[in-house]
Parts: sequence; C-alpha cells; structure tokens
Amino acid sequence: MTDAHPGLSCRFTRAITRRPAATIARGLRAIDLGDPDLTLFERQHAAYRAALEAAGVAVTLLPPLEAFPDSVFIEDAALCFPGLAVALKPGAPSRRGESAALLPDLEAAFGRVVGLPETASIDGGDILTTDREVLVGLSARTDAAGIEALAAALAPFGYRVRRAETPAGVLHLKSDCATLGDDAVLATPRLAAAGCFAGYRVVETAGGEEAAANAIRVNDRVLLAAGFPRTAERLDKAGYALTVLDLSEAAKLDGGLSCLSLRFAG
Ligand code: CIR
Repeated sequence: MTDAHPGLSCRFTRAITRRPAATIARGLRAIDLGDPDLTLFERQHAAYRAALEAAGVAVTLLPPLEAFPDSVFIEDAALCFPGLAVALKPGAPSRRGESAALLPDLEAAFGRVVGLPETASIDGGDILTTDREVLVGLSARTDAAGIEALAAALAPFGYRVRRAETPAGVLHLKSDCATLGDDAVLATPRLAAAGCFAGYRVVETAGGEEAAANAIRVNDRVLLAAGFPRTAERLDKAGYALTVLDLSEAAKLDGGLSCLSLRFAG
C-alpha cells in the first residue's frame, strides 16, 4: 500500500457468506475425493458462521445460487476493503457469472463497488491482503490481465498490488498462505521458498500439512481447519488463539476457510 494499513488484513466487523447450493456435488475439483454431502456441508457451514460470530463479526447469509455449484466459495467473486468492494472475474467458465449475481449484495453493503474488464481473469483465492499490500498470485484462474486490472482499479484508493506466483499445481495463492496480521503470514514451505514473503515473519506449515495454510485471522483468533495438529502447535506456540473447524465437505471441492466468506470492516 501507499501507507501501512494496520489491521486491514485481520480486523473485521462484518462478513458475507452464501448457503451451499443443492447442486454442490457438481462443483469443480482437482481430484475426485467423492461428492460432498449437502447436509453435512450445511452443518459445517453453520459452525463456520458461528466461529466468525464468536470472533466478533456480524455474518450475512445469502441464499444459495443453484445455477452456480461453487458459489458457496464466495471469496472468489469479490475483494473487500473498508467502504470499497471490487467485483472480480472468476477464471473458471462455470464460475464467471457468480460476480454479477453478487453485485446487488455488494452494492447494498459497500459505499463503492468497482468492476474489472471482461478481458481479465482473477479469483479472490489468489489475492492475499496484508496490512501493507495486496499480493496476487498468477495461477490457472488468475492471469496477468487480471492482476493489472486489479492494480489499476485499486491505485486510486491507495492500495498497492504486487504480483506473485501461485505454486504449480496449486489451485490458489491462498491455498498456500494466510495473513496473520502485523506483517506475519502462515505459508507452506514451498511458497515461502519462492521468496514472495521477504520482510514478513513467516510461520511455516508442518511437513505434510500444506492444506493447513488456508487459515484466516479474524480479530483475535485464527480459524484453522481440523486435521493439522503440528501446524496448530506451531501457531499456538507463536501466540495465536486458535479455533479449529472441520470443513471436510468443502475440502472435497478444494475449498478451505478463506473461500467461504468475504470479510471486511465497516
Ligand atoms: C473451485 O475450484 O473453484 C472450487 N471448487 C473451490 C474454490 C475454492 N476457493 C478458494 O479457495 N478461494
């Protein structure tokens, strides 16, 4: 950013979520681990919303979008700052329309909503907002035109965009990292080794626990997916208060903690 924005990446008062669609089993996935169970997904989604609320966030729940099986992963359709939202351009053809479907809700919640050109592709999962910059990973979903368009859209508001590389074979940049606030990040060793976190304090996920990296810092807590005890121990030792959530059904569609909400202050 032009200036540091203390707390921008982890101090939130509101979140927008979307109920999983009954068509969820048609969602995209890199590897077939079986279809998610809708009833269990809904239960886990409710627990996720409750954890956000317990961390001090007022949660809006939008109705399901049956035409978009992946629309529960609402983070990919927009990027939020205090008073400002960017309607993104999801890179998967089946998800492209999610952003337009969300637009009325963004307009209701934010004083200003900006769009991006049709030529751009960019998923929210590739965008890591820290307190000093917006780091965007090139990936199979996010292209150079998408990153350039986002940089141009955010420049007037004083937010600086920096380009990074999402590791090969990884869905999104934030599949491999999370902001912890205060210039600290949680990251996989493979992403940390790529050098994009120079100047940050990095807590690395434990070996074999790469999927733990898609955590979220929400006010005074870090929400972490269940099943990663050694990474949990590292975060605990580093002084973070943890809330551990079972999101097995989202994980079957390559979804994690960040993608299930849009979090913002305002
Ligand atoms: C997809 O492939 O687009 C969805 N099945 C999962 C999206 C997860 N989004 C995210 O981590 N930001």
